[in-house]
Amino acid sequence: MARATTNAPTAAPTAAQVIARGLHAAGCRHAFGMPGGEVLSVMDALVEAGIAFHLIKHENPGGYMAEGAYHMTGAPGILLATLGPGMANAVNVIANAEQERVPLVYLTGCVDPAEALGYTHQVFDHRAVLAPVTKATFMAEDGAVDTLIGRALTIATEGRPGPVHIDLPVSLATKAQPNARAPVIARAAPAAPAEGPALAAARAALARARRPILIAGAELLFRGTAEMGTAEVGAAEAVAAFARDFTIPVVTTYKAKGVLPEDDPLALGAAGLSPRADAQILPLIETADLIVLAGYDPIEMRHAWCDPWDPDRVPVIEFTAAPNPHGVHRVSHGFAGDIGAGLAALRDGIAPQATWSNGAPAETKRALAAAFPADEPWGPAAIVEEVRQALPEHGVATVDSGAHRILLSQIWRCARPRTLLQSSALGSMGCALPLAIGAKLAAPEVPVVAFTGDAGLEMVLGELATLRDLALPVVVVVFVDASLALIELKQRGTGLANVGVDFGETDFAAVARALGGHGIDVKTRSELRQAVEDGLAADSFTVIAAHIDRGSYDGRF
Ligand SMILES: Cc1ncc(C[n+]2csc(CCOP(=O)(O)OP(=O)(O)O)c2C)c(N)n1
Ligand SMILES: [Mg+2]
Repeated sequence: MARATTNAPTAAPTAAQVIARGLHAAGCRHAFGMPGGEVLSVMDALVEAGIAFHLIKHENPGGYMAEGAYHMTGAPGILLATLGPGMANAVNVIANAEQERVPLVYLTGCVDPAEALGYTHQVFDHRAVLAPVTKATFMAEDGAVDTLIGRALTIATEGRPGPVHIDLPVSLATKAQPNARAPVIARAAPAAPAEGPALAAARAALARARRPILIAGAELLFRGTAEMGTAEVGAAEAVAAFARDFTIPVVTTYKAKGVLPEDDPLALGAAGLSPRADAQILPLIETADLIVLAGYDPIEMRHAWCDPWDPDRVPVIEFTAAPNPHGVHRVSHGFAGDIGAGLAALRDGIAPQATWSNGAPAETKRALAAAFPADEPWGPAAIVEEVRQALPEHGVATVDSGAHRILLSQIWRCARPRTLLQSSALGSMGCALPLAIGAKLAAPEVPVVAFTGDAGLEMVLGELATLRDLALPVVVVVFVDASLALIELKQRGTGLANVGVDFGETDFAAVARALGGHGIDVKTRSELRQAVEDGLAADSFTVIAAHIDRGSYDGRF
């Protein structure tokens, strides 16, 4: 149990100050939100505690910014909204944090419970709305605000992280809490597998394996902070070392791209949404004689990954951050806790053997490269390839939902983990731009590019003005096809009439200039390359409108 320390001044802090100081003590330095009269004291307390408050244009993208900052720092994200309409605006991003396993503290104001009995304007039950999409939702209580913030941080970060909501009544926010103590973050160290029959059987399976395969997922990337005593445990590095030492090919989910550098011969790229990739990867898994799941959470995967192997036929050894009651796949032996320690226990005393004498993984890697060619003169794959070449290895890319995301996730090469951010579980549009803003804000030295479809950008266009206000030189690449390409593709594929999927072409470059950034239209590889290089070196944001034909994704994934 870690007790965070604060330099508490002598006067009793208010409830808002107790919450703000607790968040600061946990390592949080950025909060995003839109105030209303009911949360002014909370905003004030955050700033006083040393947490920068960033005004956004819409609460929902504000939550994605908080997530972007979390990926860069490990500190839980903070989103602040006022009651009623403000609170309701962020429901999507709270559901996203729940599905994407993002520790997020959602602070909202509310009218005092006694007043709410006889007052109706903007009043509804915030907690009832958020209950299904949060790990916990609390109403702050006088005298227990210190306990509450400690619990909220504990719940948000333990096991499988997620969002926690705190509703803070207006008059309690400014009420002194004379007995408040520094919050206790009650987090037990994640367990290593215990010696016993399950571990012995798993070790025997590894010793026997000649065609092992490993599937790596998002749980390898969970982060924490030194302040909370939950800094990283190095699970991604443990997976990479295990794969190399035992010559085990690695498939990742979209979120876990880069756990093994994707140019490594053992890296078979990412799976999840593309039937074309599944057609190469699933048959290889069929022929494996051992499947190791490392931090693999199937919430990112489509139907083809439901019950994809039979543990009665092939041993399946699973290491997860927390017990996994999802029922999406079956395993022979499951170990919940410290994934790196789990792999260490698995391999302990086992001598690596030669694997895959038939060369099948190398053949799969070749077939995957052939299935997703990028050597076109111009088009979505050319755009992805050019930007990849312009963005340094440590640069961070974000990508929105749509046809462009599926193609990009298959062909974008990650040399490091956590360098491609997206909403791959909820799969929400409107995430790429704000994720990029949060990442750049929290790690200004890292070059950041956001990829988005045109409809996705139109959903959050106002946040370009946030980029202006924060003076962040993020490069935004928008695939302009005047179409909901992914949905149009499905509509056409099922023989339905063309309805509700096409729209007019926006002059995004002009919009960017109007909002204080740079804007440029590109239609060739060389124009794009130059624009990205200029954008990364610029002092304000750049929107690059990359024009492609409608129907550009036909037959691609
Ligand atoms: C918030 C939200 N609304 C709707 C969807 C369904 N949806 C998924 S992709 C997509 C089309 C996105 O169009 P665009 O941003 O232009 O990207 P493109 O498919 O053209 O690459 C839609 C409507 C979603 N995932 N999220
Ligand atoms: Mg589009």
